[in-house]
Amino acid sequence: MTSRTPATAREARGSAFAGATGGDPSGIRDEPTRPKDTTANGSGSGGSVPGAGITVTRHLAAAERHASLAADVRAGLTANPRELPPKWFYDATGSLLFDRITRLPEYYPTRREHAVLAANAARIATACPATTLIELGSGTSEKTRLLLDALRKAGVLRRFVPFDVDEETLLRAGQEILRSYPGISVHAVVGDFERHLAFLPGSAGGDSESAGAGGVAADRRLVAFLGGTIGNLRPETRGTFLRALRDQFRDGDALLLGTDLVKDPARLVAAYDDSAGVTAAFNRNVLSVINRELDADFDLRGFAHVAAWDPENSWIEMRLRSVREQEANVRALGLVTRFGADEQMRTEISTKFTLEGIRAELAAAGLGTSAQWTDPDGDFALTLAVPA
Ligand code: AVJ
Repeated sequence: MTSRTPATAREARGSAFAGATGGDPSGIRDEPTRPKDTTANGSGSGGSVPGAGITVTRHLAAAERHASLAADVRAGLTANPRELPPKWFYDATGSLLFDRITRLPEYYPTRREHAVLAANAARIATACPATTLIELGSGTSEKTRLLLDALRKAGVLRRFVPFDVDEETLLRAGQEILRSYPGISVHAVVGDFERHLAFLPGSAGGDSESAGAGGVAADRRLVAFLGGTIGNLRPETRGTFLRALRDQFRDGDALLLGTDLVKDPARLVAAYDDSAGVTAAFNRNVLSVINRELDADFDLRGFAHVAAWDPENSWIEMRLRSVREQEANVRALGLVTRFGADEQMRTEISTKFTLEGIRAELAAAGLGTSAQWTDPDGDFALTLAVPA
């Protein structure tokens, strides 16, 4: 995708090209050449037209994505100890590897969450009969369908908004949804939920389609943040994130939060260090992303996968351990970085919560818990929260 503008966000409307592109087999309409709202909120005229294809809002066009990766990698490789943020795992390969992780015998969270969701989707849809389902960090989620089905039965669902850093994954997932849910529009948002949350479709800062100006009935949004991904954020960042979300909620909007729960450390570690080595490949994939996107020369075989439980912080840490003394040259950054033998670099934290702890964090951000469910074994929780 070429960008002729320094836009922080550009919007492409389904309606703009309907007709003009005729037989676009992708079903994706976008409008790469029309510069839009380059500063404030990327909203432009906003909105989407049911059945016209996928509307795409890019807060992270290729150039911004690259700059953001470069800044993270520079900061992370020059820090002591070194650390890389987990969001860069998810290029097309990383998303596929994560998909394989979700099917591993050791990785229980996805199956447990699926079970809680299947058992309670109807209750969730009744409690929040949303017109718009927004899914943060949506990846290639199958759980989305449970929610979409329940919301459709509840009657008023109009729009699905997947929000993710990886455009390819988003569009693939969006197309599948578009195909199996005729009549529901898909508005994909390419962005980083730590930075672009203020611009969710349907909010005052996001778009005006359903803000009432056009006489459209009020938009009610259910924001699903599933999988336990909020656990990738540190406590302070979680607070900021939840507060930002709460700040743009209107009455009727709700958050559905999926969180993994504290349990036997042996099970936790096994879930992040599977015997087939898929998680190890997923962990090392961040180095291939850096090699490709920042012209670096990390030797993936020079790094071993480490998963460790940190009881103090109540999180699993993934690290990459340099198996020997070595250097890597990150040419795009003009940075040569040296690793000592056995030196470890953190690549992910995955926090495990308690039910009370979740409610307290939500309350601190101005969100009241209206319901909380777990699977029968108490492994994983779903919490439904609304503005307090
Ligand atoms: C997708 C962030 C929820 O933290 O469990 C899986 C990612 N990392 N195995 C998690 C992950 C290692 C996963 N989340």
